Amino acid sequence: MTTEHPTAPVPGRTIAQLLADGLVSAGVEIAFTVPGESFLPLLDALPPRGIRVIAARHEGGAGFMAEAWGQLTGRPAAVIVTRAVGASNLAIAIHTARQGSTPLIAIVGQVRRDLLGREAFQEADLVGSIGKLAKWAVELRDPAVAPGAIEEAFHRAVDGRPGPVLISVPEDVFTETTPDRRFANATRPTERRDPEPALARVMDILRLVAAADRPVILAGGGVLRSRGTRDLVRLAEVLEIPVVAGWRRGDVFPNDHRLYLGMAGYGSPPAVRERLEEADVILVLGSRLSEVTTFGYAVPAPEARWAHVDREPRAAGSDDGEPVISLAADADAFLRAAVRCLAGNVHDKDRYDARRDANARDRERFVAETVVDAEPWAGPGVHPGRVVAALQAALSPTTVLTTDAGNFAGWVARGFRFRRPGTFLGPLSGAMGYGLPAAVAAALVAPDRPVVAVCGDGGFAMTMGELETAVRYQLPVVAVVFDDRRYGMILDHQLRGGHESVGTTLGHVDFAAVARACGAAGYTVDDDAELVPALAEALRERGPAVIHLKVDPRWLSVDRRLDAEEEPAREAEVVEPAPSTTEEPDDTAEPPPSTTEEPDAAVLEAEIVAGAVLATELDVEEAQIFAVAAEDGSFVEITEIAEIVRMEEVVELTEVADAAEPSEATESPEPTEASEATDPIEPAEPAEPVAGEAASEAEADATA
Ligand SMILES: Cc1ncc(C[n+]2csc(CCOP(=O)(O)OP(=O)(O)O)c2C)c(N)n1
Ligand SMILES: [Mg+2]
Repeated sequence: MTTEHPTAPVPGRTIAQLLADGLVSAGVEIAFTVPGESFLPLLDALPPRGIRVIAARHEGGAGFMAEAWGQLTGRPAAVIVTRAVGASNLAIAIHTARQGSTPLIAIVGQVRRDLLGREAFQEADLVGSIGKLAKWAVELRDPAVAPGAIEEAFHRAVDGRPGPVLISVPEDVFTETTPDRRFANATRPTERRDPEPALARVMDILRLVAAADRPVILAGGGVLRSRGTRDLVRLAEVLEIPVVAGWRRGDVFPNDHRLYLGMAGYGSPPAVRERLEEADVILVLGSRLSEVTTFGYAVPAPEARWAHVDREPRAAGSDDGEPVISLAADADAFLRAAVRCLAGNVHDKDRYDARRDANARDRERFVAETVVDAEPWAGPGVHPGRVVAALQAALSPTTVLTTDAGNFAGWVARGFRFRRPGTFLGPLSGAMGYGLPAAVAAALVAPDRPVVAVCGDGGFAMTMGELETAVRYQLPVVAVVFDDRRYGMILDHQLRGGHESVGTTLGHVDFAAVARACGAAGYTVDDDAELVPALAEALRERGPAVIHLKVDPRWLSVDRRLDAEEEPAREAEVVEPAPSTTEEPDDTAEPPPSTTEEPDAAVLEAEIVAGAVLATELDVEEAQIFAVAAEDGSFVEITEIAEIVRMEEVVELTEVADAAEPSEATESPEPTEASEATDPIEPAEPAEPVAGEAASEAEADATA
């Protein structure tokens, strides 16, 4: 099927108009941008053609939004940025789209042609630098050849293994004209169904897996992109073959299905790797077999026989690591053919029954190993596994969950069960800062579905400016921030490798207050009891919201809990602010004394009495973890103080302080988050209408 472009192309179009027409023909409905003076004619050309323009707060955020849009819809979004500065910020998203095989069209306004090569203002070799991160890159210096180059770029974004393309356009080229009539009747990528592969090849693969004792299907993003989940479920059931999802492709198969055995890669329970390694036959479907999914290329094991069905499969061969069958096909095209081939076929009942029993045992083990909230535990702070359980209970099956990078994500990877395809978005590059912008994009794709971003304190802070973007477009995004006040994953690596804990300690950020400052709702969750009500309210309000979880820092990862003595002392330069009161700031109040200098040991000793007052509110064990207020309102870690005053002395001091009137500096604030959090959200601007029927179409795609 073909589509007519709303405004028929005419001879003599400018390159800006040609690009905009081309974007429409390529199925692009949305362009994310941080505007720059280098591409204003292109911005002019987009809204008249029905392309919605979304302004982000940072090019990295804009790029992640475009990547997430591409993942969810299978169609590219555009991201348009300016010269070397915008392109540099965008680089992380281009890399992420490359690793995730996500179609994306990046357009960068370049300096004028007469300035090229002179190290002009914000000039860089975009094709030779950032362009190398993309699947393909081109600079449009010659308007005469621009139409062909644009067509080529758009084609490459979706052809074969999809990916990001970069088009650099010198500023003066946008207004050049071209008589080219291309893009009048291009075919939109999602309206094209790949032809089914030859049935004989499909049968070869089915015979290979049907005759195996311990076969497994490893399913990746290609199944999601081709909307192949339904046929994958049929194939798995008919052949009684279990399914493992590729890393961050956990929604490829319903996780509550008896044949689902988990998601490979970081956060997976031991059963997943073991099951993959002991498989005698693996059908790899729509996966490029990344380092993470294959546990460092350990899977498929050298002795395993495996078939690779992918748009760009590995070549077949008889050497270790090579597939015995290689089939270049879209995952769904293969699956449709496979399901048809299987209908009416006779299966070996004994083998089927044996597999069924083994699969039931494997599933039992998987279920047992993915319980993340069972152990008895009483705080302080929030237990990450219980957060996952609370999310599971609160979120509807169609909720889109996006994730950032970090150790907190291991809990979600291990414990959360996705029930529908198109409900999980994560950066295959492991890029921090992805979660919130991806959630913004998901809410734009499907405004009626709840969207929850799970983030660490480190990653969230990288792109939290996009909260204002969510507010501006009135998007129902809830960000859940696991705050352990550190770059936890890197600390994990440091401790495992016998390194010092250098550079991994972070200070306090009041993320709920940040949310409110951006016009979103903010909730602070200090313990498990507060989590469920906060989550329920945030989801009910449907507005942009942040739930700031004070995570118990003893949880280093889903697999490791630190003993008190293992926990590294917080770095001396991390200065703890006074606890946030969540009340409106009093502009007339004296600013607090500067706390940027490292506290002097002698001063600390003198101040410990005041500090100990806060400790009275905690028991001593908690006090070892939490900060203690010093008289000047700054915070110092009890572990540091312990070098000067032993814990018993702190207890004594606590008793002394108990008897005394608490000083102003150490009075604990009245908790007012709950009342503040109910404030209505006031967007800065009304939501923009979605171009045409884009939203409902996209939603249908995303939920297909
Ligand atoms: C953009 C980027 N910079 C650095 C890293 C390396 N890195 C991986 S995880 C991580 C720490 C993440 O911290 P946080 O978001 O707080 O999550 P946590 O591990 O503490 O749960 C870092 C720095 C990365 N993956 N991406
Ligand atoms: Mg952290």
